[in-house]
Amino acid sequence: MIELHSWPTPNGLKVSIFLEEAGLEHQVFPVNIGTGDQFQPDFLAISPNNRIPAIVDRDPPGGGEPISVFESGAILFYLARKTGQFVPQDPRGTMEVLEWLFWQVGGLGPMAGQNHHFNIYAPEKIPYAIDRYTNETARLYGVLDRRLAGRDYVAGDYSIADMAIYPWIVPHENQKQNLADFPNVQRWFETMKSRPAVIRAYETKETLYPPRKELTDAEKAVLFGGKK
Ligand SMILES: N[C@@H](CCC(=O)N[C@@H](CS)C(=O)NCC(=O)O)C(=O)O
Repeated sequence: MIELHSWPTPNGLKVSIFLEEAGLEHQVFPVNIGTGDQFQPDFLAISPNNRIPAIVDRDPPGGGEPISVFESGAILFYLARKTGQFVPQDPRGTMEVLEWLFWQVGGLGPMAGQNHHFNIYAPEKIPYAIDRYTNETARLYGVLDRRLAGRDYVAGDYSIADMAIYPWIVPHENQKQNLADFPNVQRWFETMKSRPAVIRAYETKETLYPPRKELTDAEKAVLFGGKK
């Protein structure tokens, strides 16, 4: 049994996509990042960076004590190794997937996250920051578009790289990106969106997590207030 400690944000939903694709038995433990659950000692014990997602594998390969994993890219790789799915076995294939997985966790995620922050949440609209992150997101969409030219998926067969990237393309409108400008991304996005496991993963937003509304000022203070 896998425990998923998470919240239905792009980084959390990547792991839900994997669990649905692989049909792995799991249980979701909501970590409400708006009310500060990510700072609770029990959560910090498995996720010391106070960010979702984290998992605990109560039945790890080879037996023994449960294994906990934080950082969404590490979680996806762990689950791929555990199940033997969604990462090829050969070294070239493995590295291609890891390159694009790291591209997402080190590039698209942080840049699109800051884009969202300055376009949507920042109380003060700072044109320099908005332009900087909107342009950088557009550059990354362009990189992805070129990569997807003539390819169905990002790294050969469908892989954890696609699962990591997709949830960050879902909020493209909030990121001020027009998918029509990136036709290969648009085609891939439609393919991803119609996968039954992806649909099921997104349904968990409603079925496994408490209802959410716009962030309140108190929630913004928790999320953006720099609490240690
Ligand atoms: N590099 C981390 C980023 C995780 C992350 O930023 N998670 C956000 C939600 S998408 C979070 O937990 N935010 C809580 C906070 O900022 O306090 C990963 O890929 O897992």
